[in-house]
Formats: sequence, C-alpha cells, structure tokens
Amino acid sequence: MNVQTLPFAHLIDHPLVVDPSSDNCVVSTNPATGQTLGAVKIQSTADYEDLVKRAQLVQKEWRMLPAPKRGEIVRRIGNAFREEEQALGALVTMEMGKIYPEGVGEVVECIDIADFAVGLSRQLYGLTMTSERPQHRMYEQWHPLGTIGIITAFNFPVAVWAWNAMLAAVCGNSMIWKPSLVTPLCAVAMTNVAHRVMKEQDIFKPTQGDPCDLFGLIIGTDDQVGETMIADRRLPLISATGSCRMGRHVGTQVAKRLGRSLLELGGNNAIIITESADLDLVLRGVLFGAVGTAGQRCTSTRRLFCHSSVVDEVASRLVKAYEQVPIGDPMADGTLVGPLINEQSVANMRAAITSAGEQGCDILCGGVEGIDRYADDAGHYVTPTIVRVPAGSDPAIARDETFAPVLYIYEYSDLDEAIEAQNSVDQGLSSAIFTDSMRQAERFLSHNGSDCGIANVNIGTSGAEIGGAFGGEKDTGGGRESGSDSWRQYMRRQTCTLNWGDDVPLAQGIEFG
Ligand code: UN1
Repeated sequence: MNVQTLPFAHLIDHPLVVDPSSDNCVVSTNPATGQTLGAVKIQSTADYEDLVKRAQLVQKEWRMLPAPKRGEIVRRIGNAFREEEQALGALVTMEMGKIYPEGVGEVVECIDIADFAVGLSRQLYGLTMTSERPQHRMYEQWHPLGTIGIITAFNFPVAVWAWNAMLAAVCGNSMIWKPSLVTPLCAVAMTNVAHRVMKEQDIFKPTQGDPCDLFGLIIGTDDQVGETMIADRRLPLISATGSCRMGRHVGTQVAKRLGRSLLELGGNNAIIITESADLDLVLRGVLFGAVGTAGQRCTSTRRLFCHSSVVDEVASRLVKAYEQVPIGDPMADGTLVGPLINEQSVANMRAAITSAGEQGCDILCGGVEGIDRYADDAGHYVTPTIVRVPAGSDPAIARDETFAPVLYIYEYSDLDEAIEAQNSVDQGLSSAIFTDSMRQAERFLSHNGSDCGIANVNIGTSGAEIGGAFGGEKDTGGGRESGSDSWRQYMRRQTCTLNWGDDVPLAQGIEFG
C-alpha cells in the first residue's frame, strides 16, 4: 500500500515527515505487516531549544486570554478530532497495531477529554477562607504553570497526549510533547490537527509568537532530547507515561531540580473472582482486560485470583474463549487481537512464558507454540496465553509486568489473603473484584482493600472513562491524569490575603513594634 493512498495521508503532511531513506530519521512501520508507513526527522537539542523559547513566548499572552476563551479553542480542537475520528483511528491502528475499534476508541478518549476541558475552562475554582484577622479576606487562586513537558508511550499514542494537552491548554499553559519514537506519525497527526485549528481561529491573536507554538512537538531520542527536557528548569511540570524503570529516572531527575512530575507507569493489575461472581460477566470482563489491545495497556489484566470453588470452571471457560479469539489484521472486521508492537515485545512474551514454565506453572493455552505459529509472519503476532499458577506458589515472573497477553490464574480460599496477594506486587494501578456479595465488594473497596489507584466492581481493570482521575500508587508513580481534579497539577495555587482595614494586625496575635 502506498502511504499516499492511506486514509490519513493528509494528517501526516508535515515538514518533519521525510523520505524513509533520509539521514537521521525514525522510520515508522506497521507492526501488523512490517510495511513502512513513513519516516519522521529526528530533531536535535537545538531544535528543542527553539521550541521551548517559542512555547514560552506565546504562553505569556495565552495565559492572559480568559479561560473560557481558551476553552472555546479547545472545543474547536475537539471538534477537529471528531471530523478526523476515523482517519486518526486508522492511523493509530496502523502504527500501533491495536484493532480498529480500539483505535477509534482512543480517538474518542481525545474527544471526550476535549469536551471535559471545555467545561473545566469555566470551573477552575479556588476556595475562599475566613481570615483570623479583622477586615481581611483570604482566598486561593490558580495560575497557569507555564510550559509543560509531555512524554508519552507507544501504546496510547494519541489519548495520553490529549489528556495532558487539553487540560494544560485550558489551564493556560503551552507544552512540548515528546512522543514514543515507535509512533511518531500519530504525534505528527495530532499536532497537525491542533495546529490547523490554531491557524484558523480568530480568538487568540498574540502580538508576539505563533499560536501553533502552544502545542509543540519534538521528535527526539531519550538520550538527547529526553534528558535535556527532564533537566530543563523552564518546564515546571513533566508528565510522563512509560515503564517503571523510565519513570524512576524521570522522577529523580525532575526532583533534583525540584520540579513537578506526573508519572503514569506500569501496572500489574488483578481481578479477584469470588464464589458468588456472575461467571458470564467475569468472562467478558477478563477477556477484554487480558486480551484487549493484545495485553499492551498499562491497565491490562495480568493476574486472576479465583476462589477455589470456581477456579476450574473459570479456567476452562477462559481457555475455550481464548481458543476462539480471532487473531490477525487489526484493520479487519471481527479481529480481536492484533500484533504486538515489535520483535522485542514478542521476545519478552516468549521469555515470560518460558520462565513461568520453569517456575512450575502450567501453560493452559497459547504458550511458546502459539508464538512460533507466527514465526514466518511479517507481523508481530502472538497467541494470548493463560498460565495456571500451582496452589500455594508465587512465581517471580508473575510479579513483573510483561507487556503482552499473558494471564496468570491463582487459586485462593480466603478473600483477605487474595486481597493481600493482589496488593503484594510493586505496581498499584488498577484492580477489580467480581462478586454478587455487597460485603465482599465493600471489603475490597475499604481502607484495607485494594491499594490501587483504580478499584472496580464487576467490571475489568482496563477501559477507564476519562471523567475519573487516572493513575496509580507505588511503582505506578502516584500521578493522576485526565478527569476529576487532575487539572490542578497543571496550575500553581496562590494563597491571597487582602487587608481592607486601616491597621496591619499580625496573624497569631503577634505584637511587633
Ligand atoms: C495506558 O495504557 O497507558 O483505562 C492508558 C484504560 C485506557 C487508558 C490506558 N482508558 O485502559
């Protein structure tokens, strides 16, 4: 297929998109076919420097535009995403490999967060406090932070930027986006859409700077641009999504300069299935959570804790369902599992299954043979795999996040122990319980229940709505993005005390002079 004929060709028409034979570019390939989709020029630290200066310049006037007017511009960006929903969805699918309905679903997340941000642009509230001093008034207000840095991963190549960018924009910030080098075309496309709106709008006409510079894009390597960005004191906030290893580095570098970081890192998400669970619901919830996006969501279900009275039935029904899951071309109707992102991911899955076997687990379906089946395919296909952990054992491999569709089934008899086991891993992103018992559900949601940032009842671990704050605890990094009051992280709080009297009384009753 010629890239010019692809439905998204107009979205990747950009000076950074170059011929794949050019020097110093990153080539984007379709993980389902190995086909080259295009290439994007790798930028230098000098390019980064230029972007930051321009982003800072334009932010000076952007921050003075009333927030509802900023919201109006974000509304138009959201509408532009709507117009391009299918083309963007196709690009996500072709560059990242998730099935087309999920590609479109990701664009829907972008639209939803834009809508959310529009409403928010009229609700950037602060509190008022009663002062202890006479004729004084106290309140807090929220100011934009400035220019923020956004670092995103390959698996949600458009939505995670949108979560950050739409909120950051209504909050009065400009931003620099460093996307994964595996999905550069998605980043070019989203930036193109935002820039088109910025060029067409007549609400924000700064006297200095270019409105497009609010949404800066840097295609650079971690070593050069990435390191420069996280050490850059001009970026008061770095919002980063990626592995726990990467987040630990970003977090410490940003902390060294006392900057703020918003980290959304790995998960090792579990579902607890109690004796009263509705097993039809379980099947659907687990299938989407464990197999959806080929197990490449940070919220993917990786562990199941099944009560001993239902474990055999759950395992056998899941194996049947797994055996029928259509694997293949992610653009084709009916496919549920597309390829993994690259050869390295396939190798990681193979290594995980091999160590699970060595650590005494039973491979119920999929397995190394399910990977070998696709050895001659140009796409990075694998077969979703279920691993049964022998009762009473705790294999080390299941405590790691393997970014692939491998599901570990554990058996338990006591709910307290299942919750403790669920919480015993380093990560703390998402969790769920399937139960028809109100007591068990509340036990799971109580202070000594799930320790994760997301805790669900009778739905799976993945597929969160944008309205809630998204993120998790422990090695997941502690950040909360997207809905609820996450916007506060893109602003700085200022406490203001106003004296309207004719004396200067001191707080705490201090007499001074
Ligand atoms: C991610 O995998 O980094 O809850 C984000 C979900 C999606 C977002 C996942 N809304 O699965």
